Order: sequence, then C-alpha cells, then structure tokens
Amino acid sequence: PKVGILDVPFEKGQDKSGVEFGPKSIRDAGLLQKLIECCGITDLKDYGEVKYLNNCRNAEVLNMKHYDHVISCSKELSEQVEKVIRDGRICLTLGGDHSIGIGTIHGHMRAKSEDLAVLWVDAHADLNTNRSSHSGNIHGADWLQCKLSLRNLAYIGLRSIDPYEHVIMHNLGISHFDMFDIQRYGIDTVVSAAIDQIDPDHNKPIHVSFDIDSLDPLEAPSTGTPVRGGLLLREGIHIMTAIYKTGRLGALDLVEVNPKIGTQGDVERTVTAALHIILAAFGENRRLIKLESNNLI
Ligand code: DIR
Ligand code: MN
Ligand code: MN
Ligand code: MN
Repeated sequence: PKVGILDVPFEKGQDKSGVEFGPKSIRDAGLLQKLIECCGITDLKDYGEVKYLNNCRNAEVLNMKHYDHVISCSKELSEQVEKVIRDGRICLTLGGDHSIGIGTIHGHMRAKSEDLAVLWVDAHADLNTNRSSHSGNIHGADWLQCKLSLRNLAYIGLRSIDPYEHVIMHNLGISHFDMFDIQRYGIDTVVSAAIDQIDPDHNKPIHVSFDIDSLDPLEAPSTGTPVRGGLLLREGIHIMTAIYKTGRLGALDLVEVNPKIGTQGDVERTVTAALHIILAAFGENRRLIKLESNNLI
C-alpha cells in the first residue's frame, strides 16, 4: 500500500508539556526506514508537520481549555488528512495529544465516506463534553459533533471512565471492550468482535486511533495519564495485525507519547512500543525478524 505520514506536535488538548515531541521521538527511532525495511512499503510520502494559525481566537467554550487552538489545529489537520487520503495513501498521523483525533477522523470522513469504521484503542473513552469534563481537557472529547455514526465506533482497552462517559456509552450503546473483556475472552476474540460490530459487512474503510496509554504503564510509561492494568505490547500488536489483515486500514493515529515523562529507559521503552504498534499496522511480520532486532519485545 501507499502511505503518507503527518506529524502533529500539538499539546493543548491536555495539561502536560512534552507530548509535542512525540512525533520526533518516534521518527528518531527509525520509523520511516523500518516501514520500508520491515513492512515492505515502497511508496512512502512524508508530508511533514501540520502547522496551524490560531484563527479562532474568539471561539470560547466554558470549561474547555484552549478550545480555540484545538479547533484551529483540527481544521488544518482535517484538510491535510483529506489530502493524503485523496492521494490514495493510508494516512499515518503522529501526535501530539489525542484531541487530534477530531481532525483526523473528520478528514478521513471527508475523503472517503461518512460510513467509516472507527476503532478507538485507549484506557479512556475520551467522550466528555464541556459540561461533563472534570479536567477541562479536550483529549478526544467533542468529536461526537462530527457526523460519525456511533454504530461505527468501538473501544478497546478501557479502564478509566468518568461517570458521565459511562452513562453516554451505555445509553447510546457504543461498543466497548474493556480490560475485563480482554482478560475473559482474549485479545483475538475481542478484536474480531470489535471489527464485526463496526464493520459487519467487512467493506468499510477503518480508522484506528491508538492512544499509547491503552498499553500498560510497564510497557509504555512515558505518557500523560497512565493507568495500570492495561494491554501488553503483544496484545496491542495483535490488534494492529488483525487490522492489517483486513486490508482496509485507511488511517492510523498514534498519540500521547510524551518523551519528557520518565527516565531515558522509560522513554525508549515507550517509543519502541509505539514503533512496533505502527509497524504491525503496516504488516510487519515478526516471524521474519531476526531475534537480535526483536529483543525489545
Ligand atoms: C479524563 C482523562 N477522562 C478527562 N482522559 C484521558 O480528562 O476527561 N484521556 N486522559 O486520554
Ligand atoms: Mn485518548
Ligand atoms: Mn487515554
Ligand atoms: Mn460497560
């Protein structure tokens, strides 16, 4: 497949500085070269960094921090993602915090169709609105406002849900597979069930928004809101391999890697995890990799 890469060093959807260095840290680990070598991607286009002007300064919403920046960035990002996908490429977006999911999903829907299947892999549901949020952080909140059908959305990896998020998730009947489900049924069953729910006829483009905090903090400590009891890296990889095998991945977001959090070892572990999640989505075959280069998993 043809691939396009976008960097979004955006950090205003949450409180901790450092997440803006996420894209660089993943690239410095050899992302582009590994996509070519390990996944056999021959047509890889680097679209570089998404830059935006804050041209929505008057926009303000009560209890939404930096709302103006989030919407200005989302609009620009949406256009860029749309362009990458219209170029016939799978769009890989490196965040940045998870509020960028608003722009990537919007752009993907504009390029392909509104009938998009979205898999949100996260410890959190990112479903708060300005009225329900305790933190005032936007994360992925508010993206309900785009026209995504909630039947086309599923979560994997949840374990930290605010009370209001829990209510909307159940009242609206949004598919979700939490850590309990993964423990009980296993990751292979869970990922197939999630795909069947959001894409029952196996014909929709798939958007995966992968928050690195879905992984256990032992696997990915360098992130703003770690929650214990998460996915093992091999489970994260299994999810992405299953998505790769559908042949319908349209866009992937990899967000919330914060290289300013933790020790150098923590950062290396987190970045390596992120790298392997991405490579799995593009078909890295771990069985073909020499053991030496594989010893971090
Ligand atoms: C919390 C934390 N539910 C909030 N959310 C996070 O701020 O709305 N999402 N960390 O990734
Ligand atoms: Mn998130
Ligand atoms: Mn999260
Ligand atoms: Mn539930």
